[in-house]
Amino acid sequence: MDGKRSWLKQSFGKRLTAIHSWNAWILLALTVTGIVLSIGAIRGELGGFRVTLKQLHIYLGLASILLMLLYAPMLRKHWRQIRARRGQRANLVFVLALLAGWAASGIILWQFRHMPPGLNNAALLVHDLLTWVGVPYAVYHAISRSRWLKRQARLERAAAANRPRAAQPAPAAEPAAAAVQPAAAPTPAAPEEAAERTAAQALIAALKQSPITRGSFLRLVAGGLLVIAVGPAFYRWVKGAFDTGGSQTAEYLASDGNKMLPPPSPLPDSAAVVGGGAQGNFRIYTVTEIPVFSSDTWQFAISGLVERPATWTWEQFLALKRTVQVSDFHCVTGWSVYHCTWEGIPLKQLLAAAGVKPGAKFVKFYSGDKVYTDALSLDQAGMDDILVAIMLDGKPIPNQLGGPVRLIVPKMYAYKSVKWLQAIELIDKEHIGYWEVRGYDNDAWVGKSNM
Ligand SMILES: Nc1nc2c(c(=O)[nH]1)N[C@H]1C(S)=C(S)[C@@H](COP(=O)(O)O)O[C@H]1N2
Ligand SMILES: [Mo]
Repeated sequence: MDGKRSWLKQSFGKRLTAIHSWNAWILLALTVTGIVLSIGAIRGELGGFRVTLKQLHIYLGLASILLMLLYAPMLRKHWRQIRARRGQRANLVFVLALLAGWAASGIILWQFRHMPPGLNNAALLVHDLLTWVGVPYAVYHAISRSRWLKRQARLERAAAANRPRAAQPAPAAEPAAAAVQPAAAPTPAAPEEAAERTAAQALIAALKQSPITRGSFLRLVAGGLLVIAVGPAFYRWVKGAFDTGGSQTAEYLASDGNKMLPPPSPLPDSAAVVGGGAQGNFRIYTVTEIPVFSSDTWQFAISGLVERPATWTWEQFLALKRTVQVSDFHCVTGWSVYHCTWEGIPLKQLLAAAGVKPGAKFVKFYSGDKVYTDALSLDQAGMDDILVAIMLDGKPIPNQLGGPVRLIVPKMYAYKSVKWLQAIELIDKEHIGYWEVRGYDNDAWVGKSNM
């Protein structure tokens, strides 16, 4: 109560300044946490801290929304106050639109469990796009409005005001405009000549004055540097985000580090890509260096509480009966890839062939990266659409996307879809997977409310 009264007691200008600087700090913190969260390559280094960081990012986002609510009743007056300043009005509209867009998409991503995956995907796209545009803009805004640059501009004006002083005894308020206007004759002695001289001097002074002031030059440099720094990465992001043809997957395939010979030959449904081709792009997630495999050394095993433990070489593995299945792939962070045509061995079939012993209750999956694991209950593992996949859209799975063999659990978030799968173990005690240990929900069902 007290805090509220003292907040309202402050002058309008003071409150505006306070909101402005809080907004700047919160935005900075949101940017840092958001960027760190979005880097797929450092997921392993972050570990469980990732979940804490995401929570922090959400709290900061809520604080930013709170700040907007605090500002809302002041908007009308503020708008009138800056009526004469078009630049400031444009800035205000732009910043408010950015904040509103970030907030709306952020709330959807925060509440992803209660949203259809398609909406999450769109929200992530908007959130990312606003960040690509908004953060460089905020940096530019901070530089161009910095005290240092304002001081430069002041010095500039002072210098300009001094320059034509020889011709004009009275310093003008608008030096640039005054300089081009021939001033009144200063000396009564030789009026004709003096007037000529003044006019000529004024012209020279005007010519001396560069149209590019130091301030605007520095702003230009700052803007240019920002475009150079962010432009290429932004271009790559746009290309990936708006490419629905899966051209990135083709690039991963072209640079596949795996040497698996012979290559698998696709079943007819797979060769025809019955799903029509994956829509969207995978983000490459790993908690280790991306491993590479060769058919010379690669092996696959099933063991634990089974009647017939087994290992396969690549050639033997390729001889197992496969099926084709079309499904969507959803990451818990919001992105999805739709209509993937996967080909592989149904998990159910592998389990049946191995003969699950009565004591077995869970199925544990081991990645060839030697770090990542996950598990399903025996019940869950019986789902028909779980695939030990070796092909995507009629092509081998490249190593960046978890090839030669990865698990696909379509009904669950993709952290269950272990990349570089090399072993399956039947166990009697629950195993908590890599991300679940670090705070991810053990209940990974897509689109199922956990409330
Ligand atoms: N071995 C391994 N498997 C993994 C992961 C990982 O980091 N390592 N990440 C999981 C998560 S969170 C997702 S969203 C998908 C990402 O698959 P992609 O890198 O092919 O897009 O893989 C899953 N399987
Ligand atoms: Mo994920």
